[in-house]
Amino acid sequence: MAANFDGNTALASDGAFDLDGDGKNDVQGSPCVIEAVIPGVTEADARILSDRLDGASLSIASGAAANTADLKGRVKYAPSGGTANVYIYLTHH
Ligand SMILES: [Ca+2]
Ligand SMILES: [Ca+2]
Repeated sequence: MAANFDGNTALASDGAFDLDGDGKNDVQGSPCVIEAVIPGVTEADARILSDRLDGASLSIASGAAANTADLKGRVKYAPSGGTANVYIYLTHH
């Protein structure tokens, strides 16, 4: 996937990742970002995946409203209508 050269915020659909959860893109300026994209994941499964890979601090709190986007950590997604395309950071250079 193309890297994000200008955005300072991790968006759900591009190659930006906020790996440490401070709200800013941590792969900004990288010429290559490798990510896995899983389309059409249920919101519940996306939350579980983020919990497992990112931990609670980089995931949506249990009990949060439906369609709450998780743009922190290695697993990010922005659910709509109960499903989301999940983007999983693998590496960058
Ligand atoms: Ca960051
Ligand atoms: Ca996450």
